[in-house]
Amino acid sequence: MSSDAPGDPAIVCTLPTYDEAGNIESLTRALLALGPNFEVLVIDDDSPDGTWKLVEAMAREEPRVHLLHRTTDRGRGRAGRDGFVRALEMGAQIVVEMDADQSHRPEYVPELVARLEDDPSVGLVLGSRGVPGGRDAERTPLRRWITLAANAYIRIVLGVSVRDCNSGFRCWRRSTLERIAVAETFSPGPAIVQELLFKTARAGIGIAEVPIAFRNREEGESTLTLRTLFAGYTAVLKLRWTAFRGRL
Ligand SMILES: Nc1nc2c(ncn2[C@@H]2O[C@H](COP(=O)(O)OP(=O)(O)OP(=O)(O)O)[C@@H](O)[C@H]2O)c(=O)[nH]1
Ligand SMILES: [Mg+2]
Repeated sequence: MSSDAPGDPAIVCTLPTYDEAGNIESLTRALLALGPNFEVLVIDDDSPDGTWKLVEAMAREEPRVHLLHRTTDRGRGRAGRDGFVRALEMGAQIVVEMDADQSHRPEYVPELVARLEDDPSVGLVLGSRGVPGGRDAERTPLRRWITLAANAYIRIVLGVSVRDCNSGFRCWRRSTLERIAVAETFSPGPAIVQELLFKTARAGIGIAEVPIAFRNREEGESTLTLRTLFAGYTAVLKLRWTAFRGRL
């Protein structure tokens, strides 16, 4: 991959998808419109709604669209890991990670990228609901409360000091992903978000937070259930335990 203007970094936006047929095309188009140095990589776990077919069709027309179609070993974490690895193979200097359900608005991407580019001491930028100017307004009070409680818990258990530990809207410097050995990510599910945050903080890499307004998913089904929530809390404890035993 190459970027057109000299000096523009090669940016790959990675989008894990499961049943996002109603969202993926408009999001992909919005990301491509950000600049010629932007590429989109969709990592789809063989969605029953055929999300991957839509991406395949877009990729035929537009070389900056890429599909990683996974048919085994389904999981948000595994898909995320494979997406990072592929983005690095593609030559990305910066990797933007975001959900494809329109919760993470493409308009914020240039701000996240600029924050990373402006400050060499920062290796990861979070789109954050927890800093002044950030908002979580569209969600139900219960869902917001769950997010707040989860943040407090993660900050205590993992000892990270950022305000939005659950943000999966992030902008990574290539060197950060290499340093935390992203290919060895082990969380099969959504706990990949905390695993990579924890590893980055432990490596002493600078983390910045840029305020974003979180938007509720517009199309498709949420994957959050009580079971996944409980699994998330357990996964964070496991992370702490793994680190305690010197295996992280
Ligand atoms: N490839 C892949 N993507 C997944 C999987 N599960 C979820 N995703 C995607 O990961 C992103 C985040 O999942 P969401 O369903 O939005 O989960 P959430 O943000 O915790 O919950 P809601 O916003 O309430 O839906 C979305 O783009 C999903 O399509 C999976 O098993 N495989
Ligand atoms: Mg979501």
